[in-house]
Amino acid sequence: MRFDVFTLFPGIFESPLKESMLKRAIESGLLEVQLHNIRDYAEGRHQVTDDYPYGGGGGMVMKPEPVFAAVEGVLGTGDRGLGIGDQDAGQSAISNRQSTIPIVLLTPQGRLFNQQIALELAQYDRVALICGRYEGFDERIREHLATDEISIGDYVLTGGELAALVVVDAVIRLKPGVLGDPTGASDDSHASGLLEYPHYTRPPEFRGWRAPEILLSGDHAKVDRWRREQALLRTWRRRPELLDRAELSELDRAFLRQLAHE
Ligand code: 6GU
Repeated sequence: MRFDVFTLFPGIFESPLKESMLKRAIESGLLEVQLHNIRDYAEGRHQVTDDYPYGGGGGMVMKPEPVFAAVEGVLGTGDRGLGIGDQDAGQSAISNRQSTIPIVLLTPQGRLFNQQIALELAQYDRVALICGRYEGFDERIREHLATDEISIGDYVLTGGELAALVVVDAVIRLKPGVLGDPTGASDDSHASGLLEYPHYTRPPEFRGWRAPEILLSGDHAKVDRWRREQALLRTWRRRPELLDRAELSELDRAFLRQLAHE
């Protein structure tokens, strides 16, 4: 899978892509991240990428020309089709022969990133990510270039770069072969709509704290049921709103009824 990242600060991406799983994914050819410096597409001696907002007020706004030039220069201007999560026919994705490439704007006003959106993006072979800086983008970037807008949470970052890294990381680990573990991402917190159960490893006793005996019992059916109940318990305590959307069996529901009763 290829990500084209449009940013004013490509250096931010360097070390995160040179460590651990992302590094390995790149080395094995499962991940490609092309960094494009928006400033390289700005005209004039000073290659200006921001300007004062029309109507006044504080802060600077990212100019449309360098961002359009960068994205269209890299992806081509192609036929424009609809992108994901996009009901607005006025918005567009650049379609490149085989498939549509989502053009995602990272902004605090975007739809809130979650595991479902990571799965959606993992369906594509190629995704473009545009990182904002300053107070925001000229609205025409949003309306006529981007096909999707993503925020990674209800707080404000100095720019979209860290958010883009979050998206790359969460999406790429869903691709087969990226995680060493054959069960892959299927046991993750949020994969099933529940938080993950607690994990233990050796030693069986550490500073007087014992690992649950059931995990050492070798009884796989019992271990599976214990883990499921722990996941339900943890979700019920910490993130009860997740239970409304989780896939629950009748046994799960009975366990939750018992919890509520206690
Ligand atoms: Cl995508 N960008 C910025 N600047 N702040 C954020 C964000 C994105 N997501 C949450 N906060």
